[in-house]
Amino acid sequence: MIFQRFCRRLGLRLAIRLPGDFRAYKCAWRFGDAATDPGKTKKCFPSCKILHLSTIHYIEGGTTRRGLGGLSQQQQYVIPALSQERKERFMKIITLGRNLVIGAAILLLMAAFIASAQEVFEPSDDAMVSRGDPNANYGTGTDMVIRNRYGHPSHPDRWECYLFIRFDLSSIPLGSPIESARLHLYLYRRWDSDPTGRNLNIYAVKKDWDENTITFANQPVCPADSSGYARVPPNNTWMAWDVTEEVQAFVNQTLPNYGWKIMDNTRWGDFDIPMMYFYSKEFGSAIPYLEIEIGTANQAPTAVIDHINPNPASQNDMVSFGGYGTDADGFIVAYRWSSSLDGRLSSQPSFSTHSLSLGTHTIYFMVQDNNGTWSEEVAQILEIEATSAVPGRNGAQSLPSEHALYQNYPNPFNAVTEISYDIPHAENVSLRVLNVLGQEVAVLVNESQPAGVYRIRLDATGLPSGIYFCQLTTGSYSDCRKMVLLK
Ligand SMILES: [Ca+2]
Ligand SMILES: [Ca+2]
Repeated sequence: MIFQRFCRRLGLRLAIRLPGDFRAYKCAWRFGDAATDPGKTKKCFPSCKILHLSTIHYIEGGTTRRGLGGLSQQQQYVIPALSQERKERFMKIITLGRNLVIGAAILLLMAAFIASAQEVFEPSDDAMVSRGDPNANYGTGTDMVIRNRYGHPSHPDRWECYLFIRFDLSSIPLGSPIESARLHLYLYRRWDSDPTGRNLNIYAVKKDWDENTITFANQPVCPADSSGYARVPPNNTWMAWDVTEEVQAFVNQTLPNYGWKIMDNTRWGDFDIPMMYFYSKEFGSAIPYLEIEIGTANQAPTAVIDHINPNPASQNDMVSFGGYGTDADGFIVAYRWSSSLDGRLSSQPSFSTHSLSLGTHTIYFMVQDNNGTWSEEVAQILEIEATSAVPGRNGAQSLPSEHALYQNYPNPFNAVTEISYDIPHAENVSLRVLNVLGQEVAVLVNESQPAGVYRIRLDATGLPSGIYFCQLTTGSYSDCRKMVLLK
C-alpha cells in the first residue's frame, strides 16, 4: 500500500518480469493494468514485488529499467521493508500449491498403474451363417449380414442370418478382474428399411468353432438367454455391446477361445427390417474389435514357517515359533498361527509358548497382505510328548534358576539320543557336537532362546561310531558332555 502510494505520487508504473516465470509476468501486467484499479493492484502487488525483488524491472517515462537504481533512497528502503513478511507468506502459498500439484500427479500416476490396463483384441474368427444355405460357409467374406428371424413370406427359408465372432483372450491371466468390456462392430449399410433404434441381440458362445468350417447346420448351441443388445445406429457407424459380465465369466474359466452370436430376434411382419451389413475382419479396416479394461489383480501373499523349536518338545517345554510372509505387490500386515489341537495361538510373526496340549499338533501359519488377502495355509507337524524322566533334569513346571547341561539320554546311543539343558534367562545359545579331534560335526542350536528347559534330539545316523562331545555355550556359561555313539 505504501509503495503503491509512492508509485501513484511519482507517476511511476512498475513492471516486473522474470524470464520464464509466467506467474510473475502476468502479475506484473495486472499491476500495471491496475493503475486505475486499486483493488486489483492490492491483490497482486505484494507477491510480484517480493518474489522478484532482485530482478525488479520498472518503467519510468516509457523506458524499461532494471534493478532499484531508478528508485529514490526512500523507495529502496520501503521495498525491502515490505518484502520479508509477505515473501514468507507468498512462499508458503507457492509451496502448498506445489505440494498439492505433486501429490495429485502422484495419485493420478498410481491410479493409472493400479487401476487398469486397456487392451484391444481383434477377432480370431468371424463368420456369417444362413438358414437359407445351412451347409454353406461364409467365414471369409468381407461383409457379414444379419437378417431378421423369420424369412420373407415369399422366401421363408432364406432370410435368417447370424453373425459369429470369436476372440482369443488366453493372454488375459485367469481370474483377472474385468473393469469393462465392449464389443464393437462397424455397421456400414442397412438395406430396404430403417431399423435405427431397434435392438440386435447378442448371445455368448462358449463352444469352440472355426470360421473356415462353421455353417448354419453345425453352429454351436448358444445359451437361451441373450446376454445383451445394442440399438441399431445410422449407416456407417460403430455399434457397441457391453460384454463385461461375459468376458469376466470367460476369463474366470479356462476356455481360451469364445465369442458371440449376434442376431435380430424380431419376426418379419412385426417390423420391416430385412438386413444389416457389417464389416468382417477380412475387410481390412473398420474391423470388429473387443475393448477390455483389465484391472490389476492383487497377488496373494506367501507364508513361510521359519522354525518351530524344539520339535518334538516335552509338555510344558517352551516352544518357539517363527514365520514370515512375502508379497509380490504389497506387504504383510497380519499373521495367524493356529494348532489343530489348541486353536488360535498367536497373531505375531514369532512367539513362544509352554502351554501346548499333549499330542500331535498340526501347526498352521498364514499371512495377510495389505489388500486383505490371506495366503494359503502352510502346515507343520509338532509333537508334544509327555514329560519323561530325564536324569538330573529340573522339573519342567517352573523356569530354571541356573544353567545346566545334562548327560544325553540314552548313552551310549545308536544313532538317536536326546540332550537336555536349562537356560535361566534369555540369551544366545549354541549347542554343538564335536568329535574327539575337537572338530564340529553338528550344530543343534544357534539362536537366541528365552528362559526354559530344552530337550534337543540328536540324530547321528550320518556319523561313525566313536566318542563325541556335546558343548553348550551361552553368553555367560559353557559346559561339555561326553557321548558315546555305538552302531
Ligand atoms: Ca471371417
Ligand atoms: Ca498382494
